Amino acid sequence: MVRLSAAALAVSSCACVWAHAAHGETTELWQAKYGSSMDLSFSGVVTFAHLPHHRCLDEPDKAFDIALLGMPFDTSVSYRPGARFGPNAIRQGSRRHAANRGYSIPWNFNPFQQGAKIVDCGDAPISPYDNALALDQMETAYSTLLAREVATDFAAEHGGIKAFALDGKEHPKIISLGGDHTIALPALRALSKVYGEISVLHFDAHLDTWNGNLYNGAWTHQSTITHGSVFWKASTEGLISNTSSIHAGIRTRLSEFEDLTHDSEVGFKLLTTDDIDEMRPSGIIRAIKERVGNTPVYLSLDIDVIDPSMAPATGTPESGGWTTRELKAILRGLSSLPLVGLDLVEVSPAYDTSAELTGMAAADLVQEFLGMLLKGKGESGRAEWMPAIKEGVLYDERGATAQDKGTSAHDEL
Ligand SMILES: [Mn+2]
Repeated sequence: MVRLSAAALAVSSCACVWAHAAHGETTELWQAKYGSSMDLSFSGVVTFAHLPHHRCLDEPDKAFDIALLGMPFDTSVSYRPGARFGPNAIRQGSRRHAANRGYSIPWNFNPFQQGAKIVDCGDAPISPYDNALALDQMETAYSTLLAREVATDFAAEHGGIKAFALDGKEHPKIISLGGDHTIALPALRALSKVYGEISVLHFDAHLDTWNGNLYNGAWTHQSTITHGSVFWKASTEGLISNTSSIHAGIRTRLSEFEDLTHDSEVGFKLLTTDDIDEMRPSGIIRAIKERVGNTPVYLSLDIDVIDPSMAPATGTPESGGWTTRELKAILRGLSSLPLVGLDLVEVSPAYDTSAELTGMAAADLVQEFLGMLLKGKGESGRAEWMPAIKEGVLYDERGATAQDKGTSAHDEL
């Protein structure tokens, strides 16, 4: 009988993930005949990029460096609901991502193989009936995970952010998967207890700094907290900096010019979608870095910053947005920022195409988040990112050409 080895099966063109490492010989039929079972890109229980799933809130002994945490909350939107299904749409969109197919040409590395422990914590259980309760549940979940010990020395060895923490300790990084944009408020409430005042780097078609008291239908305190007032609310609570926060990609219609002066009073500088025509991605990157300086940064990415032709599945789409390529280039240029938390929000898959365009775009952007969190932190003077191939020339991880090293296998491209 021919025994197919694990290696032979892994050599397919799909993303394959070993569910269990092979441990010695076994007498069981499957293992004897085919070796370990594995996920193919289209199979397996769905987690982000086939990462291990932990019920992190129930398992205090499970340490990690980076956690994906779903926040399936969508009961404070102003237009189309449905973002409660966003976390799983992003996971579905990530099925062709995997640790053994994670190598990225533009980053010239594989974020899953840098030594940091990355897990999918599933979703925080959130009430769909009581927003005050849901906000508390989200903040409690975030604080619980933020207080956990980091799993490895990765951050310590790669320029961690403990210098910004009030307790001087290294804390795990949480990537929240929304959910509507309101999920940023409980995250900022939890983060401010650890880091104090935080700068917000906000990619969005909309300001999300509107005074919640001025909304139609804002008759109670709770109803002033919406996905369009989230950063105004965070500002009134003193959670975020009013001198180093910035929006990028804004293009929505406003009520009046005073929306802009109010936004400025809340504490944001503003780059419009159209600014990219003159500034190019490199100018957008420079302006963002200049604004946030050396402060702890919360990166909040509303998928509606992307043009709806590329990411239609969102609650309040606006035409004329950035391309996914442009946004990826901007994110890569910001990897040196001291990021204390990140989110990707407003994916509402009921409005997606059957090709799952939005879920896949969102998953790709989360992969860029991992690149930002893991690439060479703390190396002063280094480039933010260096591609493996540029203008036809192949580079190794240190930026030297393969030809310089006498490698000939792939240098004619
Ligand atoms: Mn938003």
